[in-house]
Amino acid sequence: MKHFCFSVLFVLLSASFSSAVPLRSESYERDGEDWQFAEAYLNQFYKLEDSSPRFSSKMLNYVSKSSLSKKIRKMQEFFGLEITGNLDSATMKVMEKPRCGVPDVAEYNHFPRTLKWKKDNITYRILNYTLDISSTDVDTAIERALKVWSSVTPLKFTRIFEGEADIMILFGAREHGDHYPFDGPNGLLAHAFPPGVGIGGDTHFDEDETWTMGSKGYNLFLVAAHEFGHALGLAHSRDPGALMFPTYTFTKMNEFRLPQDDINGIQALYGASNEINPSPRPPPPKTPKKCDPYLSFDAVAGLRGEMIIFKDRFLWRRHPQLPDATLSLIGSFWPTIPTKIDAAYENLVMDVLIVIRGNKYWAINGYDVMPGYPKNIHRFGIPKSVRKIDAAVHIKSTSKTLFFAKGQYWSYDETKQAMDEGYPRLIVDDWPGIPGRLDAAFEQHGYIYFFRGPAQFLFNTRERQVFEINRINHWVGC
Ligand code: TQI
Ligand code: ZN
Ligand code: ZN
Repeated sequence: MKHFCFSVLFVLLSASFSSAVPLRSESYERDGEDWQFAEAYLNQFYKLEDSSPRFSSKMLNYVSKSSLSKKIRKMQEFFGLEITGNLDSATMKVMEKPRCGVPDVAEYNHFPRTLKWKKDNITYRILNYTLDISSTDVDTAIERALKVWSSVTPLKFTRIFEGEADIMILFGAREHGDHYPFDGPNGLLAHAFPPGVGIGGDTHFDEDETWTMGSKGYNLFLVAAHEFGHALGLAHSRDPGALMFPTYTFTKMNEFRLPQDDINGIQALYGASNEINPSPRPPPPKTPKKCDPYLSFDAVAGLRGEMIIFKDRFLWRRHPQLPDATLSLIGSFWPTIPTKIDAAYENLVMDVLIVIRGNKYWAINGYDVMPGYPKNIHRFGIPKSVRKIDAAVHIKSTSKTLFFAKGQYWSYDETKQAMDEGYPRLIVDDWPGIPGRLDAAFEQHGYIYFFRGPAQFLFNTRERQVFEINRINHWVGC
């Protein structure tokens, strides 16, 4: 995906500040803004490691001006300016010059976290509509996207129909009036200006995208919710489960719940909702932590030499030679499979990944879910009474897949495509030391790894005994 050249956006915003206040006025207010702006600039281009993105500008004034001043010196050196370590006017001028240079994708601290609306009542206005969906649908998507944020903060959004609103919303194609043109289909989808006067908070959608209320094209609600995060002062998050993570993963509007990371981010700016009796809701989705001592897995499978570990809406991919595992949303690879998996295995005979949820299974080849799926697990010969598989493991040397459920297991011959005779058998009879209820199973080098809660059981198939019991965290790089 493409990254918008944010620095330009920010410079523009700062220019609109400057028009109201004479540039380089000595007032405290302006000084605070200069520091805030300089922090953002240096953060982006000179990696301000020792300043936490959640510092308020007040704290910044007391705590880290000196570390900021080191970065200023570096920057002055780079631009051939007099090295003072101070935000003098020559330095500010260079900082305020438009420049492009999208930094490391890993460093997503673009907006200073302190840039926020100084009031709780925020107005919005929808200036025009897309041709893709009805205007009622646009109104609904926008309203629901704002509600994502207002329901966890004291913020209130009021729609106005004329005059200047804080958040002016429009659909535009290519150059649409702010010198940050859109780019036709895909690429840039939308952009939002961080809080502030004038263009601050304004949110624009690329009319060349196909906007929808569902899963095709781009879901307007989802993109709008992300953009309003920016319009309220949030930067991108490194949490792959967050709404503010910089990749688009489709989620149904009615199933969407604001993840914990975004709640933490917005509440750091505006505080929690002051509703006295908030309606009871399910807890917000959390991203699994690789070092959580209570971590458990949903399913584990090989995939073309890598290992895939499913956990809630997420999966970890791990290369056998690399110590670390990368965490992504299941939906970012396979948007049409369930976001919670019971069991998975790699069918090496067909070269597909099989994922099982309830009594249904899907076959996946690369990024594609194969047509004709989901199919029913009863096709494997598993009785109808079995509604859920605990774990599945494919044994390379025999081309058999073992399915485990509630203390029993079955052996399916992938070559003959038939269940072996004499199954199910009891786990206790054939797998001494292995719990009857399992989360996941995985084969490697003639060993089978069984997973149950935070424990992993290494089973030696030749000697038919458990070799060792370990915590599972090391599988995901902890
Ligand atoms: N537009 C970018 C965005 O809003 C603009 C941008 C890039 C940006 N880098 C930034 C804004 C850093 C602030 C700070 O993220 S986009 C997504 C997502 C885009 C991308 O068109 O690339 C969404 C817009 F997250 F899916 F990738 C909306 Cl939801
Ligand atoms: Zn724009
Ligand atoms: Zn974004």
